[in-house]
Amino acid sequence: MNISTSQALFEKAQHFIPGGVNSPVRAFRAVGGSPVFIKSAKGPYVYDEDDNEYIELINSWGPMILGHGHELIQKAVSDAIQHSFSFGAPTRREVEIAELITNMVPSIEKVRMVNSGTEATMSAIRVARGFTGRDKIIKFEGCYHGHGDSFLIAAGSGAVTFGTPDSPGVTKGVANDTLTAPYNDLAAVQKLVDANKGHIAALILEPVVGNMGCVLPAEGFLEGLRKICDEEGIVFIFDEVMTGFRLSKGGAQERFGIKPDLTTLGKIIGGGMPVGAYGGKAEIMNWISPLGPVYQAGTLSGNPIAMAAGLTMLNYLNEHPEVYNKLEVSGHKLVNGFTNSMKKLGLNYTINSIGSMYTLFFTEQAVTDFPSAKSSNLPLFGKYFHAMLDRGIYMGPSQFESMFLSTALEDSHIDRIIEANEESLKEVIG
Ligand code: KE4
Repeated sequence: MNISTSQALFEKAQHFIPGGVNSPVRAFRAVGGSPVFIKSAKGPYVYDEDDNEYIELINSWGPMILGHGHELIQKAVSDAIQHSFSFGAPTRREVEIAELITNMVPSIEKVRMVNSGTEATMSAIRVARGFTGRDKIIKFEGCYHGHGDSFLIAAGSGAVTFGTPDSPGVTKGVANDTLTAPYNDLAAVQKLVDANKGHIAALILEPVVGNMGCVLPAEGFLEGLRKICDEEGIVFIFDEVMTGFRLSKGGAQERFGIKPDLTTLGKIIGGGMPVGAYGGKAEIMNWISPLGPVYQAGTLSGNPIAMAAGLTMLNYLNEHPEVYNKLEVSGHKLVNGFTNSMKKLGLNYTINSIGSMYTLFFTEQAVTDFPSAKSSNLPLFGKYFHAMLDRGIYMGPSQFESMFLSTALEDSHIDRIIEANEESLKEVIG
């Protein structure tokens, strides 16, 4: 495949941008080779600067759940930009999207819009600390909650991809207030709680992990965490930046029937524009400025153009529940196809999936936590990634990421992905 224009752009980019990218995972360092530069996208396809066409499995790491260039969202944005871009003042759409979010996500009684998932998670633990008067938080090894200092301890996603799960630049003071436990290990959480009685403000997790690859909560894990948080007065935070509005209209919390105290959101909520949000119990959210003493602010929070995209996206998902049936069917079809191909090839790699999220791990171990995810054969994954890319399938350039399906994928696209997967597995295992 000719990617010479992308290669030239990447060469130039590295003179002006650290690593040539504005987010590390995009640099293909985990899989080798030169990243393709995307020029445009439509429906299930992305097109690179050399006009190569790919079927898309990243979907901007989640936001493009309806596929690229959805006409309703494009129209909403083109209408909105006729009235300028930003006011730094309250607008009608912010009220409308806040009301809609509280209707779609029952545990959210009040919500604050921000500009990224990172801002959402940083703000959520700040208000949890303010509300409880406590300093420490619990997170889980392999979970990623954005690049806020408190979270870059045993972090997943790009942090684990580049071997910096504990990033330099995070002070010892901050790191001391972040306690970590293995995912799916309730006993470890209980031990941390017993050893830090009355000092833990919040426990934050991805209710379904995407950032060590897709990892599901074990039976009773979420319920057990809810019980511990209730007993200890710990604020229970679901980081649904990835799972929100994807695993169901009400996210993972609706799918698993667990109510967190706070929820963080991003990705889909902006319809592809920079939007994050955090919300939950009013008694906690009322601690946020200007109503309460916990400060948080943002010049472009609730930006009218981003709200136009996000509101249109959420309204569509709220009014078209058939979206979720289609995503379930597509997810099952793809995973069944991958499983059948592996049977044919005598392979027994692990596929974790739920709805429209999946990861094919290059390990035969069950993948239930960070150590088991890291048992994957990374060089083999790198070869597989490029074999898929050469066959026109654009997936995440890291073993430690979930893939995302969109409603723009029809059966013919899924059949093509299944075929490319089988050919790629055959190619890389020799
Ligand atoms: P952002 O700051 O990237 O908008 O959101 C951070 C974040 C928070 N919580 C969860 C569960 C997330 O998945 C993310 C961001 N996800 C990664 C993909 N693994 C974004 C891709 C990237 O870092 O370039």
